[in-house]
Amino acid sequence: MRESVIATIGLGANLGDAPATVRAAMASIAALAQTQLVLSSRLYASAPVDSSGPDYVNAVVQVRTGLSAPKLLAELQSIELAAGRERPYRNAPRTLDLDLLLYGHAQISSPALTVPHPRMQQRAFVLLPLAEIAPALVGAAALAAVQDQTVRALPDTLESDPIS
Ligand code: PH2
Ligand code: MG
Ligand code: MG
Repeated sequence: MRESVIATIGLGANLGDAPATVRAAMASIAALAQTQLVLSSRLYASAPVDSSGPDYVNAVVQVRTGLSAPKLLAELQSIELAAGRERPYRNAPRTLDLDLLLYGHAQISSPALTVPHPRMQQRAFVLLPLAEIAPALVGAAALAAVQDQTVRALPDTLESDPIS
């Protein structure tokens, strides 16, 4: 990998087996070419914000990647599609949503991509998992501004435990 960047990705799902889909998406992200998973948050449950349907499962990961931002975005969209993502209308409930939140210190404003993600500072379901893995990126004022939004960490699964 010649030049690489730390990219921060938000994961969300509220249809189907959302925890399993989010965990599988983390594995798919980790398996991308020129990309290594650096940190992943726990899974969090949150009520839909400007959306509908069941509670969401959200998480945030950081990767080190040699992929360009547009290429990384295209790869994330492929993972969404493979998880059965449909886009019937804006903010519709979804099997999987992968948002490129940050790409190093880049500021990107193209028709396809805006980075930093324009709504991340208003969303507790992004800021709480992000604060877990990268506290320096989340200011106290930003957290205070979203404290009315309920977000709770899910217990870690015990899938590796022997059956008793
Ligand atoms: N994503 C949205 C809209 N609303 N609400 C929650 N709780 N979690 C999300 O991931 C989410 C949302 C649009 O992408
Ligand atoms: Mg989103
Ligand atoms: Mg999205």
